[in-house]
Amino acid sequence: MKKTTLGQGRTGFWSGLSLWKKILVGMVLGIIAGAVMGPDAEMFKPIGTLFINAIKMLIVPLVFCSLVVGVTSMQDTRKMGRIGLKSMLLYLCTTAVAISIGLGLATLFTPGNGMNMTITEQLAAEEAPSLVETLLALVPQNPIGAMAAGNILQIIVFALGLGIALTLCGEKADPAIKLFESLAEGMYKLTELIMKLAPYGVFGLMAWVAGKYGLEVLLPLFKVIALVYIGSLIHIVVFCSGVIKVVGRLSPIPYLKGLINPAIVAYTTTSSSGTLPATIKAAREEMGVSSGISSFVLPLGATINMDGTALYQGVCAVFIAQAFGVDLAASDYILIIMTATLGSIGTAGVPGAGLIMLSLVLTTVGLPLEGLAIVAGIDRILDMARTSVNVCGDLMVAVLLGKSENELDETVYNRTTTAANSV
Ligand code: DAS
Repeated sequence: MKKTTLGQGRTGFWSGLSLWKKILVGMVLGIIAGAVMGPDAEMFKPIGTLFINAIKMLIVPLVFCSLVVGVTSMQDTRKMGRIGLKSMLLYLCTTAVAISIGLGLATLFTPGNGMNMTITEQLAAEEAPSLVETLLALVPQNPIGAMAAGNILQIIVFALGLGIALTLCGEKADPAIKLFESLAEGMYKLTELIMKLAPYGVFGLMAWVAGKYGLEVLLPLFKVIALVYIGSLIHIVVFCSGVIKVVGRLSPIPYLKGLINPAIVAYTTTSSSGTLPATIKAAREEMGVSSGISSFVLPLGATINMDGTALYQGVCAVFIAQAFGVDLAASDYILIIMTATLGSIGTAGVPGAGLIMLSLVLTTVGLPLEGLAIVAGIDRILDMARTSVNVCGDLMVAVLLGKSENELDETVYNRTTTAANSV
């Protein structure tokens, strides 16, 4: 009998697996159970419902605390003044473009059409509000009431306002900021604990889905993967490169060459924050961005700039609406763009964060959270692409700001091109 020292016991097969592999196993076993049991697999649905309810429990406190902390963490943005404002504007604009690409591709190629899934409870908004009503409704008359009602956009607006106010209060607000920081840490930990339920929740829901709708439900998932990857390429190679060329008046080739290493690190780690050292190295050594700009803009970007996550949310929101036969009105598209753009400020640069934030977008437009479980099984594959895009978007902003602040060494930036030409 092999003696093991206390605390160094061998980890079992299951406990040794990383979360995304467990989710994948849960998805595959759920599909098998559904295929074998047919409609009887509905008996597993309560497991999935429990997981969905736990995710719903997270949304309000997680979004509120992470957004307040996201805004107050930009305290040095105020000190950096012009550069901070420029980077914030660029981040929000590029994120809005990214989600529009995602929405456009999914609307054009309709990955969810024909799935005819039924909503177990009437979640879709009966009457889509007009654009004016939507904009007026952004400001909560009662923030506590907005939290109780789960009105995500009103919660986002209040959290952004409170974050800015606390930042402007200076040192007097430090105790409150510290409180929100520890509450946010608590919510991140609770999210981590609840995500441990994901393999079981995905199993329960996928068994129900596969049992009710048959295995053809899998085909649309391959379309979702294809659309997220195609959208990612469009965003990086067309949009980001185009902005570098037109706005930065620089050749996009050095940018595309310089982003390869950090993009690969981001793709394999699925963590923007974890990729930061590689991102900063590439900005400085490959693209000639000064230390001052790169060490401010890139950590900020890894925290609040999520072009890839927004693009993914655009694709998945439309996919889930199509799967459940919910027609999205123009105002719904506006809501999705606003929620995902503002919500990206509170999305952490860690693996799987985007899946949790997708529930934000779905709740805002009244889409069923059961849709989360359908895409949860392929989340890792999608997270790899969206994290790479997040990092590439951060690098684009760093190059643009370096150029506009005369803190871009163009001899370094163009070195890769001149070296290639001199061969
Ligand atoms: N993995 C996240 C990141 O590190 C992105 C996401 O989950 O959407 O940027």
